Amino acid sequence: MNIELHMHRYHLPLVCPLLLAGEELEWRDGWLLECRSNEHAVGWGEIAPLAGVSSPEELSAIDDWSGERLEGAMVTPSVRCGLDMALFNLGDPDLMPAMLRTLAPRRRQVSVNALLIGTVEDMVKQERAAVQEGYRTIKIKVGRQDIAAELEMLKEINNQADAGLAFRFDVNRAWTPEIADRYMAVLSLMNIEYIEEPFEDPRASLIWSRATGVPVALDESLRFIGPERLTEYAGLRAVVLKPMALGGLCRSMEFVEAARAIGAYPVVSAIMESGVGTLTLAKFAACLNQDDVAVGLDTYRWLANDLITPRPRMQGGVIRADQWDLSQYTFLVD
Ligand code: OSB
Ligand code: MG
Repeated sequence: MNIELHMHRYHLPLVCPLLLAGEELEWRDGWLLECRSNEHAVGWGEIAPLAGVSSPEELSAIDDWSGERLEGAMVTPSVRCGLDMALFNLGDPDLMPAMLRTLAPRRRQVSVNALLIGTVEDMVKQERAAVQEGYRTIKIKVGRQDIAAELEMLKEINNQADAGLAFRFDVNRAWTPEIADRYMAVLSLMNIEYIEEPFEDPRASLIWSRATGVPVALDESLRFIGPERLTEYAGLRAVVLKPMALGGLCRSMEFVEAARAIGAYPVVSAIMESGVGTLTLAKFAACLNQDDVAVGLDTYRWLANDLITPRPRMQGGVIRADQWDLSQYTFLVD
């Protein structure tokens, strides 16, 4: 069996400049991987490290490849992810890494969490639009502005929520226990699925969760904890898995198994991948949870263009199985 690899560089505009790691990002840069076997099957993957999430070395390395080969490239987390995705999508069991071979979709669709961004007014508007569209989980970045203003915003957002609407807060480690105390009143009013990364120290986050009963999820800490030491975190509600940052689908499976062992569920999430990466992550997520756990794939909406057409839409706040079959799309690459 022979495999041929073609690399396609991409440079996609965002819908609006995005503040990431203290810098304004206007473009999304990465590579699509086209993996062809001599059986004429094709598997697409994506390599797309992101500033503020991936290491600076990894970001600068993506400029170094020639376009035909990965040769000489560091096997960084995003490279691993691109190769895993291509082999997963190629679908040939003989070529698939062992950890992915037994995966099969357990759901015909996955729900997506609506990610609210921008000013208070923007977020309130986006929430209304998302609920009307059919989204049932709302994710909000918290800990980024004046506390009193933020508390007002959260009340306003909660006031227009119906009873079943679930909220995820992502604090990105910005709280201290004293700050968290100031949020307790509003937290008790809201239907909170979990708080992502409240404190800098993930152990402190877990201890706080046990003390307050507010469920907690980990995201960026996972890279330092590793699947081996995740067993020390019994009591977590969920783990937010970003295969592009963690080192691919196989690596993510190690976290899935460790998470299950402590009773936590995986939430597959994106770092603004294009359609190829986003749909592959949706398919991957459908293989993991039997229950309808919303995926963190709303970052796709921040891309003004895509490399596949017609553009997939998250109609009704879901991604359906018929959408993650990549063979139906026309690829806009050289
Ligand atoms: O902190 O979770 C984050 C996207 C890019 C960089 C960092 C983060 C994110 C997300 C992913 O929020 C979207 C999601 O989890 O819904
Ligand atoms: Mg997060």
